[in-house]
Amino acid sequence: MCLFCCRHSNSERDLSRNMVITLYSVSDGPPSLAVQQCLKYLDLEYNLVNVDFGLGEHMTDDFAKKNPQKEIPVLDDNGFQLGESNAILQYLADKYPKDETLYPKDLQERALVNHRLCFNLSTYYRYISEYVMAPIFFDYQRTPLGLRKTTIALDNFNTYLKRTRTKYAATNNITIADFQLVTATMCLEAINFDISDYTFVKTWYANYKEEYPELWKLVEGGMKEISAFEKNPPDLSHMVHPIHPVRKQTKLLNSDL
Ligand SMILES: N[C@@H](CCC(=O)N[C@@H](CS)C(=O)NCC(=O)O)C(=O)O
Repeated sequence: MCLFCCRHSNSERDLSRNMVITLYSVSDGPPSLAVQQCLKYLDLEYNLVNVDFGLGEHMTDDFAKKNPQKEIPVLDDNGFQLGESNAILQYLADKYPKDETLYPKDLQERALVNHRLCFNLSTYYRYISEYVMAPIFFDYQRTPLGLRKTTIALDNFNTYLKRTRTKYAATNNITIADFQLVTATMCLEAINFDISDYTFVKTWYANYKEEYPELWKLVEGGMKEISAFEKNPPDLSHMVHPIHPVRKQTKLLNSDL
């Protein structure tokens, strides 16, 4: 890139920095925590709006104006609203680049990053969240099939890391894909799921924590919340959810105490 372009893009970045970024986020939501890590990595200032999942704040008509899917996170960059955490990560890394490694321009490296993001959405986080998260919040059980899907996803990720022999999920540097894969993996840690059979995943995860302690701190906060909910599931019996069966918790009567 020519010097002019560099200066141009830097000043563009500085100008953009004066604009207001707001992230609607849920404190223990892996996709939200992936975006929070990205904002931190990029040193971007932003307003954090904590959406209360338990109160169903994301299911209101008002929230549907921001995201018709009624899902968190949502980014608002000076009026430009975007849902789907992968799209948010790609947008932030492209719009506010800090280096050339977080979301590489090289086509094949970028393709691998995009692949890992798709893999996380279609398989890795999907199966982990079905197995770990859904039974915590809703009326689902952990089943042998759910466990099998989770171990298949772990095995797939392990194979990718084994093939590339890279320090991070797609390249030897941290990329936006790692933000997602780390938050998905922390769900397993939250329920003390043993990943030691997946040696490449285990090494990648440990290395991430060591090399990016500030990013890990964000993820760890969510993990601790999930871990507490695992032991003491939240009472969402008041919620009318369009998809998930809500657990009917019978209120303890005084006579039961
Ligand atoms: N594909 C979406 C998924 C986001 C997602 O699942 N968010 C959860 C919170 S962690 C949510 O909003 N769920 C809505 C609900 O279950 O009512 C993304 O990556 O942004």
